Amino acid sequence: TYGLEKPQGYSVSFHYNPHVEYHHFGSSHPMKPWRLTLTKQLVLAYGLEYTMQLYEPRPATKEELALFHDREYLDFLSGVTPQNAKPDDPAYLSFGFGGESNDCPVFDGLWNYVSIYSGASMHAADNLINNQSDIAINWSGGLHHAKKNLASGFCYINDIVLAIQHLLTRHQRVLYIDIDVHHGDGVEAAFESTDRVFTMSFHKFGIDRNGYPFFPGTGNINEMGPTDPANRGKGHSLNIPIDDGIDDEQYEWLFGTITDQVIAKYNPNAIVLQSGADSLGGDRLGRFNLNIKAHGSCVEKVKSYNRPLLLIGGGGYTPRNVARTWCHETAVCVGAQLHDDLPTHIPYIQAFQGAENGGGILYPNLHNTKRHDNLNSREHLQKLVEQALENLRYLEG
Ligand code: ZL4
Ligand code: CA
Ligand code: ZN
Repeated sequence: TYGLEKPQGYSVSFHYNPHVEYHHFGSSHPMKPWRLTLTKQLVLAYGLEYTMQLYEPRPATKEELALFHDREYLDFLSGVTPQNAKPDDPAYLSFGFGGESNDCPVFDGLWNYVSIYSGASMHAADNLINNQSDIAINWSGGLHHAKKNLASGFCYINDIVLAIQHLLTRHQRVLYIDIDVHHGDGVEAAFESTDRVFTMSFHKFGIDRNGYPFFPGTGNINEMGPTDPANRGKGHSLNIPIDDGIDDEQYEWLFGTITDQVIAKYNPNAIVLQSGADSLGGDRLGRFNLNIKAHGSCVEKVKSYNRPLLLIGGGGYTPRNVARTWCHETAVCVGAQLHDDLPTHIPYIQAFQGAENGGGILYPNLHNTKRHDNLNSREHLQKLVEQALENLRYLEG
């Protein structure tokens, strides 16, 4: 094996069905399932497969998906094809398809695709429940915008909700943490009436100069779940709105300070971390300036809490950086350090050469791409943390 040092005593499982790779949202759509091929190639090239249990989970069944989603929605989703789709059908529009957006296209094999990534998240949760692993990884999941009867923002089935529901059969309190650059609105909404799930999301929030809110437009600091005091879910969501260009040091401080307090106050029995890679610098859709190791430090931090951990993917629209990040984070889970030089014999090696400069091939300096000025002042972030800690006082009852 290449680059492995001092494995630690964590049992890690990797849940991956390679058939997910062969699906296409359409040319020029930013969501590219082949980023998972790149990720897998890197993981294998570094020999990380020898440090984990590998599983190839079966696709989820419609029955399993119906544990969260509406039947009518699933019947539509399982039946629709590019050939039979009727873009002016009211059902089509009401389930989140079509319109001018095309965020959620109907493509060949759509039902197969959603069943595969959902099956992997449910299988990963199952492994945690049965104590077969301490950390279970599914990089093909993390589709946090899907609602029970609605496709939204490239997400059709909410595998995270299904996995958390499964964890709740064994664990009293589950903490959901979301570091995708977008707000984890679908997961927050799904658990708004329970105190057994605490959801927190860090994300870009704000209006651009053309007057459009950054997708999905929700997740300001004052949004803490339902406001009705009779609702058990009141106060069980925390949102951290961030502006363009946040850097490594600021993000690590924000994440560490707030998450430590959530752990102390909520004391979860299991944690689900959505590790969307669109919060990296140089992402096609994102606005932050994070480097791979700063992103990975969030995984390291969460691992250090020593609770059963489900680690899932999400966004990430510059495929070579998605692969680098998720390979690095897989290594973090198993306790391995990787050399900055890639093993040279890997297929797709060209994908990792060029474009970025300063730093190595696995860990290029993404901050150098400097696509977004940092609009987050120290004072503003300080206030944000104060407000977040104030929000958490609700948990003291
Ligand atoms: C595209 O080039 O902000 C979809 C989407 C398809 C192909 C050609 C069609 C051209 C960027 C995005 C029409 C594109 C219209 N194609 C895009 C309000 C919007 C309406 C749609 O990481 N237009 C909607 C969703 C976000 C909006 C982000 C993040 C998912 C996740 C978890 C979802 N939607 C404005 C945009 C393209 C496209 C190019 C696009 N869509 C960028 N941002 C959005 O959180 C996985
Ligand atoms: Ca987020
Ligand atoms: Zn995203």
